[in-house]
Amino acid sequence: MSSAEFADATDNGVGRVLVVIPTYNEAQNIESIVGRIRKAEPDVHVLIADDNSPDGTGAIADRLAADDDHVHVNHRRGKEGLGAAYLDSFHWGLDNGYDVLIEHDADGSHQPEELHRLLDALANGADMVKGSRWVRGGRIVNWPKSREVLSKGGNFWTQLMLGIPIKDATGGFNAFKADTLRAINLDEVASAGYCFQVDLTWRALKAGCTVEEVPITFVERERGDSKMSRSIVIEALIRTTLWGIDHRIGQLRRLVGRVTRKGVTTGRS
Ligand SMILES: Nc1nc2c(ncn2[C@@H]2O[C@H](COP(=O)(O)OP(=O)(O)OP(=O)(O)O)[C@@H](O)[C@H]2O)c(=O)[nH]1
Ligand SMILES: [Mg+2]
Repeated sequence: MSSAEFADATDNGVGRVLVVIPTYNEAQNIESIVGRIRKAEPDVHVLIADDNSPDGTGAIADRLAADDDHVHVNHRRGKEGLGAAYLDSFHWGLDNGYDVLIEHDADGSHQPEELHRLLDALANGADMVKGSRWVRGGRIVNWPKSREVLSKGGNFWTQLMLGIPIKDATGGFNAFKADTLRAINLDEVASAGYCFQVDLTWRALKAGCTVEEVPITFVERERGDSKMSRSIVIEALIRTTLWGIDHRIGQLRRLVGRVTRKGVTTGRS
């Protein structure tokens, strides 16, 4: 991965934009998705973060990068989860002066033609924007009922545990201003799977950032295999529950502190 050249200034009203695509065995999808991104948003740069995919995704990524100076590749040692691939790539993006960093799946679930919705919301003042399936106008296409139930259930649990007003906290189509990523201390993020998205959203909210949801159309992958696994769901459940317990204990402590202080004040007067 060499440093990105900035001969051309990107102008989406938000500065230089880097779309990060994590890949593991996406040989059948990567060329098409990069092509769609480059067509929909010709100014943005793309960074493919490939975990040494056995199916040769990395070699295709290299060819795309050789043909297009807006495409870059982060070759990683091996499969370490999408969270690790994003963190590594965010650091590269921040070090290379991008103003906006975007998460985008390779499998066709996220629509490059909807990137402008996220960029517009950032330009209008949001610090982080989530592409959302579960706000008005959001849609899912060809998703099995089991995945819908899992997503809705996961988001219900997240809202209950963390008390956040985000309808699709688990969603992976997200845009961040560079300052938002700097504010949330990426070095402390340990989540690997789905809950990586909840983790970043939760940290952005706690850092006082404005997090906005915009409707997206989420399409079930047509080619290649899902990397979703039981361990990813269990990790999300455990981490979200622990964050929730921590959050609720903090709320309780503050409440007790307030009541105690009030009692002391009343006692003195
Ligand atoms: N670099 C890297 N990318 C990964 C890893 N796991 C998943 N990805 C990528 O992350 C994105 C989302 O993964 P998916 O397999 O689509 O997971 P999902 O969207 O939860 O599940 P389905 O779409 O139902 O298959 C895709 O672009 C994957 O190739 C990983 O360990 N390393
Ligand atoms: Mg997917």
